[in-house]
Amino acid sequence: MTAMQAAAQRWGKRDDMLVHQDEPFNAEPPPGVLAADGLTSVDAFYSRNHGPVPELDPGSWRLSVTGASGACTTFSLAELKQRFEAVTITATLQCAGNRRAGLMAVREIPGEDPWRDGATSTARWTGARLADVLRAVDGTRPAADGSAAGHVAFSAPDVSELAHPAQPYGSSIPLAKALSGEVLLAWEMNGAPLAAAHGAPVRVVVPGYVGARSVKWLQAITVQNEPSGNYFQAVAYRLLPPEADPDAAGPDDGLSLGPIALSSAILSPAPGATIPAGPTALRGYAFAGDGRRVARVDVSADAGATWTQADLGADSGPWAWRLWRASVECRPGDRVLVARAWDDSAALQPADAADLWNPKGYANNSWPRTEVHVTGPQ
Ligand SMILES: Nc1nc2c(c(=O)[nH]1)N[C@H]1C(S)=C(S)[C@@H](COP(=O)(O)O)O[C@H]1N2
Ligand SMILES: [Mo]
Repeated sequence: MTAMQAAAQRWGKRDDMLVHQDEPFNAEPPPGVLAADGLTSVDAFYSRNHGPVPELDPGSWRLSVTGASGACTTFSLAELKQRFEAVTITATLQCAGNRRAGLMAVREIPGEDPWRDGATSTARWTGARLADVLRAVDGTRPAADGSAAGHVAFSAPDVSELAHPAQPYGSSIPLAKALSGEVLLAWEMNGAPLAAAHGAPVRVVVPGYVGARSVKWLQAITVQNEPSGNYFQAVAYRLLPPEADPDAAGPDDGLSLGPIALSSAILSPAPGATIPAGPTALRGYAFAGDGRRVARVDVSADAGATWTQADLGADSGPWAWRLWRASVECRPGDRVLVARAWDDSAALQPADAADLWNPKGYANNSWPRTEVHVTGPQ
């Protein structure tokens, strides 16, 4: 067994995961697996880590919450479950680096992993609403009408050597999002207690935002005026202009990544597949991000010259991707299968990854293109 497979096994993942790094553990499911079900099973769910996975004791775990007033309350897991209504939301997590490989094909991106289209997965998350917890601590007088100013910062115990300087992982979200009701302090994933790799005993789930904001192994929550000063909020997970030097980038350079933009992927056929000529089944996902809905997906078997509308799979609500399927006629030869999605604001994905290239390789939401070899009589 390779070190990569051993790591996958250790963290409860399928043996065939694409492991980008065994330590810190970074892995995505192999092509096609995500198409099996709108809910991703935990053994296939991608795992993105910047430091060693902590294995915390749920019995002695405590969460400290500091409100805007400075009032601080500490909760055990049992207290969280007892005091707050448990809600379940189907939400897609998506890493800002999902589909980075498509940007690397445009121009190299040193020091980052070539994630394919599996740095995203969907689960049913159960936990307390962050809004309820913040109100209980009396930190947040403003009503949840979107006008609330300020930020809610999250901190975790996993120390990342990749940060400058090395530091524990952290992030923040705007107070208005924190009070929206969809942000959860989750202790269950698909009906089972969170696995260690996914943030046990409690993680934040920020639906519609880049995965980086959904802090695992949550330890502390602070309501504050400014966004978190943590490296992963202030420096990393920011969209730099193409000409910027990422090693020279300082706090607040570029755009902070929060709400996710409309994206899609072709999950099947796999890239480079050899398929027989004739009707070909295509499957994939589309995700609109931050509460918008997927409205339409088109596919093409001739590099975008002609298009066919895909059938959308089950609608699992505003926070989840939509799986889709379509059948297209493939003629013999080397072909490029393409997909493109629209959301309910009638926005269409950008066509070309070349326009989106950025030095850290974030937010590639260009049309997915899959090269296949079609066999049959010419
Ligand atoms: N404490 C902590 N939380 C974290 C991270 C981390 O390294 N440490 N990675 C973040 C990133 S970048 C992503 S994409 C998601 C991945 O969640 P998952 O591993 O459960 O799929 O967790 C986020 N939360
Ligand atoms: Mo991420």
